Amino acid sequence: GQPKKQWGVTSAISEAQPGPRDLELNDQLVEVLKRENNFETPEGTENRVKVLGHFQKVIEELIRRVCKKKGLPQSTIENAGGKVFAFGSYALGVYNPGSDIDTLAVAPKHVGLDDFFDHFPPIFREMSSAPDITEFVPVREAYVPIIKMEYCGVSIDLLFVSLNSVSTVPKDLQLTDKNLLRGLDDTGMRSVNGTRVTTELLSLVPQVKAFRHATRAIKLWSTQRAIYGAVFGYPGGVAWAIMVARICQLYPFACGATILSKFFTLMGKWHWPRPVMLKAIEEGTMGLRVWNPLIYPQDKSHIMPIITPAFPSMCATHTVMHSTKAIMLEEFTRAEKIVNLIIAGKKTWGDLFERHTFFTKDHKYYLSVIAACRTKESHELFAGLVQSKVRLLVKGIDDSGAGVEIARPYVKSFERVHRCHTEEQIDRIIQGNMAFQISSEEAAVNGSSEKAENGENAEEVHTIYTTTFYIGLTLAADGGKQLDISYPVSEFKRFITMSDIYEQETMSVRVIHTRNYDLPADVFLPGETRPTKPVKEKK
Ligand code: 3AT
Ligand code: MN
Ligand code: MN
Repeated sequence: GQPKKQWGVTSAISEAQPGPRDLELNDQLVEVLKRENNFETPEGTENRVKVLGHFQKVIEELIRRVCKKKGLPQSTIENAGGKVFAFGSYALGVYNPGSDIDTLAVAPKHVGLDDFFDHFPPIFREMSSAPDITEFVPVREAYVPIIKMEYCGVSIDLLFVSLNSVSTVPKDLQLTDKNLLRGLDDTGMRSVNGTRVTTELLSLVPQVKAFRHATRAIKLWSTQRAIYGAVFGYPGGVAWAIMVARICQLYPFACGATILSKFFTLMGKWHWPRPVMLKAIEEGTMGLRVWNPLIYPQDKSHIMPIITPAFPSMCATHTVMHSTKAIMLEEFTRAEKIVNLIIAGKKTWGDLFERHTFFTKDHKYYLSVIAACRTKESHELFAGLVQSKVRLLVKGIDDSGAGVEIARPYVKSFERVHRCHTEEQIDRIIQGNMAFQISSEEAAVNGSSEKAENGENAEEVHTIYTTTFYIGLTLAADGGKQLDISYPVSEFKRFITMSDIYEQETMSVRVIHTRNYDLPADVFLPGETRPTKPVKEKK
């Protein structure tokens, strides 16, 4: 007969079709996902389709006008075209009501990045109705230049690329052809990457439906367990999706629930640092570097490599560290146990998706990394800088053998606004004192520092903005070593203070020790039990 198709770099583990019990478990899984509000509503999806259609029109108009302005011949203008692609969770079909739409606008060579940033804002405003645009922030100088906005109630990330090798971009253009990369600079290469990865990933999956169900489940699970997000050293959306896709290749006919259960078993016993990949890595050409641990020491240092399928292949998990890997392995084990009980009918999918206990149970000691600033504007920039370095602190602690077994970064930060009157009070705030915190409504009312009308002795009012990151500590069992993290902490501070963004007068970063019973109230969800101070026994 016909030779069976092989998906990926090895043959399948099982080509079994789902049985009745698998389908039953899958139905239950989909039910729980629905209950968790994981699927966008039909109206929401319709709105997204409409939004994408609008962007397509705006881009075509922009390209026409720029070509005209440049005095190009009429035929060139007519054929220039333009195309808007979606990538990220929307394109993978695993988006929920809160997801953004990640988009990439592709233009022919005549329309460059500067043209885009100059002309998109006015043309978009002209072609849209004003109340639909509720946010609009172009970031021209970013590593990946981007316009972030909110339009028709949806967040949009809009990237742009000008293809130097073509003078027309028809609506059926695909970015899969790697010759289209010719002539792109690094920025252009980064901008097209997300779209190319999404397209390739979907084409390497045997059954898209099973992939989508399992990926939704893994996104929910990893978010609930606080192990989602590349900034802090966990896999991001793409990396988790690649792992799921690999399991799909190994069980090409299985349904989502089966993929999910095999996921935890296989990923849990994976021989790291053997890479997870969906196809053989295409060799580097056109002067482009692809992931190769045999050649590049940096690639060799990736301890949990998950490789993107589109040329030039990269490691999507280069931020994973020993501690975050250890945490994930523990979670795989926990999940595998629960799934076995679900299959045995003794637990339900809801148990798998139970929220983590990072603040309520897991640690006695935490580090609070507090980024503080005197103005709202510079605070955002500064908090971003500190956030991008938190994992270096974690890695520093990992590597120092400072009496810490695991340093576990939390995946979200906490933003707070404080108002006080004296420098001494500011000093307490930047060290984590919560006594001066005000609500975000109060913060919105008056702006930053100003003189309050306090009768005769008008007092200075200071508004301080803080963003706090938490790292849960598990101390080494031997107890022989002293807990001393002063070296990694000072290195961490050095990374921050040497940045161009840093201003000593207005910005501060502190790392302080926090006991579980001293954690601020806002890290807990309603209904969670806060750790309490143990009562000392009296003799
Ligand atoms: P959501 O459903 O949106 O939460 P997602 O997988 O779509 O999940 P993102 O929108 O955050 O996640 O990211 C989509 C892709 O965009 C992933 C990555 O290739 C790219 N990306 C994410 N964050 C950034 C960033 N800060 N700068 C540049 N590219 C980014
Ligand atoms: Mn997205
Ligand atoms: Mn996005």
